[in-house]
Amino acid sequence: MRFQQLMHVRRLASAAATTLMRRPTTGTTATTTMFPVTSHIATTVRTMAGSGAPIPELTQITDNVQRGNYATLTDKDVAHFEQLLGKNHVLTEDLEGYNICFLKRIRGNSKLVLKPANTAEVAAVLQYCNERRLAVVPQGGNTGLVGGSVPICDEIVLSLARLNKVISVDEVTGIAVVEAGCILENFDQKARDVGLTVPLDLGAKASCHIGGNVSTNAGGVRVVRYGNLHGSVLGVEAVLATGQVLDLMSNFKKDNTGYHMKHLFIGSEGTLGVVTKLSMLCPHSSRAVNVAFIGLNSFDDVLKTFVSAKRNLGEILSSCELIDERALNTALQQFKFLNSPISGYPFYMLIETSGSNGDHDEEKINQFIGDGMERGEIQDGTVTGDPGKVQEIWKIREMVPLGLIEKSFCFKYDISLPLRDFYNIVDVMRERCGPYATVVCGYGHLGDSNLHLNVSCEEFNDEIYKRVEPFVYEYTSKLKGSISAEHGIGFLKKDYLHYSKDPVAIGYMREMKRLLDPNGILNPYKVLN
Ligand code: FAD
Ligand code: 2HG
Ligand code: ZN
Repeated sequence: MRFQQLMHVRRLASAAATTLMRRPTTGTTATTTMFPVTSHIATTVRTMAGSGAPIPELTQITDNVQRGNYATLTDKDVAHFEQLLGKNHVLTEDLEGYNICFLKRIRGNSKLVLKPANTAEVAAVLQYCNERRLAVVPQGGNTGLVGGSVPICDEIVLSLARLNKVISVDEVTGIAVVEAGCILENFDQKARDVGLTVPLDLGAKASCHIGGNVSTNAGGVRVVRYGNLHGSVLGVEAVLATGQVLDLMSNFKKDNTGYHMKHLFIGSEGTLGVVTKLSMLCPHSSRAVNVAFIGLNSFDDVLKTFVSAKRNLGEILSSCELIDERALNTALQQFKFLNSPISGYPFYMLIETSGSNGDHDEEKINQFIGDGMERGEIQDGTVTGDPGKVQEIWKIREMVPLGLIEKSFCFKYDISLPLRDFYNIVDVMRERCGPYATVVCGYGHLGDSNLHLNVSCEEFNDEIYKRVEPFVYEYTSKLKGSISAEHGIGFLKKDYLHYSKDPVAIGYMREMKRLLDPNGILNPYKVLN
């Protein structure tokens, strides 16, 4: 019986043809093509252009931000930095790209960008800034979505872009040591050269830095398999606001020597120190990768399919993503090069398996799909192990967040919610926004209970803003969810932190900030209000 079902699930064997699975009709033989080692790492978004929204007003003015008690940059300061880093690495002109966030929501007015080449230079810059009380914002790839990576007033931008070396990748231990400014995709390529992979993958991989990823504790599409960066990062080197270098590097998985201070820098968004180097445990890259892109009729079917994926794909499940029809359709409308193999369903799931035995994995995913179709939970879809097709399907998912900002303004929320209540907020929000919003949609990392709720509109306006916030945070808080599942707090959510964090914990966060950055020069106006 089971074998019979499997026979109906045709596999994509070549990049030229897209094979659709329909509810079983005739007996089509399943192919058992062996596919080469594959990845979907080659990216869609080589240069992240950012939002198509107009350039915003200065945030200090629009948000009425009281500038902190910091010194004002002088020519003497600039001359000092030029001597320290070399003139070419001290920028005073054309700073727009460093001042405006990816979403074009936040715009600072920095007059200086510094590009140190190594840890010693980062330390010298910070020591000087601390003595002079000049505020600094660390910046990686500037792909952050909460306004954390750009100045709010006139903070100096400290770009990590020149600390871009992969120092070592050890095939035997699986441990890689990398500088913070290395672009995630480049790091992953180096790991792949020796048969390993970076256990983190996200749509911004062609621009974001590994140091930015660590500083935001970035999630992405692999958390369901490899866990988050608190587990994968074995050690960090961070420069404190005073210029002191804190060496927390470790080349071992197991190291219980007192407090695990590295965790302070994972997800602290540049407010406690500047990450300059890190070591990461990289798993072996999988020999067989399969992706299923399936259409479903209800969120209830989505949940049943997720449970079935965990139960039946178990150890080879490497991603479980959800896209609703509005999110998908917006991406398809904006980017004509995208090809969706199926259409007409309210929900889509992208399920990936990664394993070491092609035949075994293929059989498992086909059986999982066949069973889901038989039960009426999965309506239609594609399964492929062809590297080109795998990549094409991932491209659809990766372009979804960009589709929503391509030609409009978008409020983006990144929340953890209990799975049973996961999608309700999308309908509730659509109702609340009414005609003010052009698209209200939900997608995200279903496997990690992480919903991306996006509300897009022609342009930012107060009416829609009031309808969306703080409602979304109150709603999330009532369900004991998290107001930031993966993007962080940055500037945009700092007034809402209390919806997810206990006041005692916030008090200790303030204490920690005071201890490590007594003059408050590191990324002010962020995380804590
Ligand atoms: P930046 O944006 O430059 O900085 C982010 C924060 O980290 C800032 O507060 C900054 O001050 C601080 N920072 C940066 N580098 C350092 C450093 N070396 N030391 C100390 N502080 C530092 N995020 C996810 O979690 N999951 C996703 O799936 C995901 N997908 C995305 C898809 C797209 C298309 C886009 C545009 C963004 C996505 N993001 C995602 C958000 C973003 O890419 C991540 O937050 C990423 O980790 C930011 O890295 P970055 O190098 O661009 O950091
Ligand atoms: C993703 O998962 C990112 O694609 C971005 O975290 C989500 O833009 C968003 O809302
Ligand atoms: Zn995400």
